[in-house]
Amino acid sequence: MKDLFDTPDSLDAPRDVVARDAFSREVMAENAVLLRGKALAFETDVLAALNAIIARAPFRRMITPGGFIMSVAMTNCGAAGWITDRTGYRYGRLDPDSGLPWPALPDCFVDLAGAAAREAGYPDFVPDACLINRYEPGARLSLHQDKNERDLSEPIVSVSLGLPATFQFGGLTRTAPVGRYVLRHGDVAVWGGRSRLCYHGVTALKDGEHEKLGRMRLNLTFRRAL
Ligand code: MD6
Ligand code: FE
Repeated sequence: MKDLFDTPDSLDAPRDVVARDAFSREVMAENAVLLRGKALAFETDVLAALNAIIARAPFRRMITPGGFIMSVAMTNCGAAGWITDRTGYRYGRLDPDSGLPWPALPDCFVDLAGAAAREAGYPDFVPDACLINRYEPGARLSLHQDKNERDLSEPIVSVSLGLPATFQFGGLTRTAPVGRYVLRHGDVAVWGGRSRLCYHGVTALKDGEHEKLGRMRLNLTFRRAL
């Protein structure tokens, strides 16, 4: 039995060396919670659905408006997908690589996102978009705000799968203090309300081998985009 999930991710993460409840709830900030293990009950269906989506809309590394190739590879499912190229960040109804609509949101994705949102206090959340991020060792996402969605009163539901990653959660300005949280396979973060525009990011993924996903982390973020 691997002990990957119990290895401290950094020396300044004391929450990792004390006993941890696999299904606990942690508050990161006002209106921002971490539901540990919430996705595990959906795992089998979600992984099967992911394989079908990736077959139709493969991961690709997109280009930022500033001209950098992102280290995180992305794809989408749902009525709209988040995309970036030299002209900017936005949601689009078509996959720019295939010219086809993004694959539909599978029922198990909608069920998982709805269950997590309900538990976090958003009983009416119905996602129309799911951005799927793939991190390989070394990939990272620098601090940013999510602000391309039309209605910022809708929360975001973020599901972590595969290798653990350090999630940075800051404040409403880029220079506000940043908290660090190790997100593991099955953890779900939900945020909205007064935290909806908080800066956040993911530090460089450490190498490792996950028993189901191998050398990668996947992150699904569910949004109401349109
Ligand atoms: C990630 N997540 O966890 C990157 N954005 O791979 C995000 O950028 C993110 O987790 C908005 C809400 C939740 C998130
Ligand atoms: Fe984000």
